[in-house]
Amino acid sequence: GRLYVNRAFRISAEKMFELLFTDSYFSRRFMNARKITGANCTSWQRDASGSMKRTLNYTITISNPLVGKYSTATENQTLYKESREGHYYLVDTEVYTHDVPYHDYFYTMNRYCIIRNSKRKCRLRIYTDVKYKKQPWGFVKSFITKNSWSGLEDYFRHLESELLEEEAELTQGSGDA
Ligand code: YK8
Repeated sequence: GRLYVNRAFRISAEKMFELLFTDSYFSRRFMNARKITGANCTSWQRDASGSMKRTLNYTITISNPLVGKYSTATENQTLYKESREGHYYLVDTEVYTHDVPYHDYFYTMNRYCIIRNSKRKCRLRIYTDVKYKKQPWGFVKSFITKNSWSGLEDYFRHLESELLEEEAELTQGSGDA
């Protein structure tokens, strides 16, 4: 896998969770910027193991010329019970892109870790891995992996820069910038 984001923000851990994992203005604006449309999502619900789960469905717009322009996607999110409100949040998201070539072979696993550094600061780490449901031929596998990494890199670089913008807006005028 790869570590795409590993950075401290002048944003509280609680606020970071809210930005990324609730129906926040930030997440809606970011989806618009990525041309992610038709998003609908279930509310967080506790499962038998004590963790919280929710599912998102949406349509993504793809810029890779090898792939059709759109794909529907399903994202299963798990907020692990080891999380501690305001202190530590561990969220895994499994993303299935249903309409891309070889979609029945792979999915993407993203791990978001939000750690409180102080009252108004946190560290965000996002770790990603491409997972295989069945083994494709070697060349197909490297093709899938290569194309996934480039799309993911673009996405998370954009997310990081939008979070930095948000940080600048939030700290503006708070007197501790
Ligand atoms: C989520 C991983 C692969 C996929 C894409 C497909 C290549 C097909 C390979 C062929 C287009 C928002 C990606 C990047 C689409 C976007 C997905 C996003 C960024 C040519 C063999 C969508 C996080 C996420 C996870 C997986 C990403 C797809 O929140 O290359």
